[in-house]
Amino acid sequence: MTPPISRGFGGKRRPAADPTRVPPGQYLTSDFPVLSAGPTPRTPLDQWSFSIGGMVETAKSWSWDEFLALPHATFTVDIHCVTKWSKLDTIWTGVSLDTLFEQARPTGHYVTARSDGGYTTNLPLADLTGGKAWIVNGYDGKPLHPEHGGPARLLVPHLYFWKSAKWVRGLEVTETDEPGFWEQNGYHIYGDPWREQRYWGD
Ligand SMILES: Nc1nc2c(c(=O)[nH]1)N[C@H]1C(S)=C(S)[C@@H](COP(=O)(O)O)O[C@H]1N2
Ligand SMILES: [Mo]
Repeated sequence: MTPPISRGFGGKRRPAADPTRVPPGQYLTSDFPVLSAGPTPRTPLDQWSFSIGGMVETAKSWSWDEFLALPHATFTVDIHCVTKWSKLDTIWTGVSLDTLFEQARPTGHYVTARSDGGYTTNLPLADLTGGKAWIVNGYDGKPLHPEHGGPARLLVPHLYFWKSAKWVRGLEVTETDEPGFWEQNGYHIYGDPWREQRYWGD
């Protein structure tokens, strides 16, 4: 009996992705996978606050209502997960970190984001300023779903998606780069998808 024609290793071919939109080693997905290291926390909105502290001129904290009163923007970006899926043209609504830092005025040069549930991730301050990062509370015209980080998450689309801390509650400005949860467990300290900075040593 003749064996079936081989389709090659890897089975079904994926359509070639536009290399100007999709970083090396990534494939496109149209669904929105959920990746969480623990259970989804559910902090009631009347107990929720978002704070910026550490090396800042003025430590700041916003209640949910105060956060909602800040200027919001809706924008479209591409996201890239280190597990190799990328999703193009995702639509988010939130507050630019420039707006928040304007009030707190950082003096240090790195940031640790902290979330309900204990997740942390570290970034250079420069990656959170200049219109590149937001605290988002809306996705696709609806309130951000709890599984995807609602009521609010950090969104830093130019870095791998693990840097976009879900259920974010605060930023601590530091003088040195302090590895966060995944960064202590083998993920790259910076995480640029265009340079495939997935793991230590990449
Ligand atoms: N608080 C928190 N934020 C998190 C994570 C997490 O486990 N906890 N996972 C990260 C990882 S590895 C990815 S890929 C994205 C996944 O976001 P999504 O579940 O909305 O797709 O969230 C990031 N932010
Ligand atoms: Mo991830």
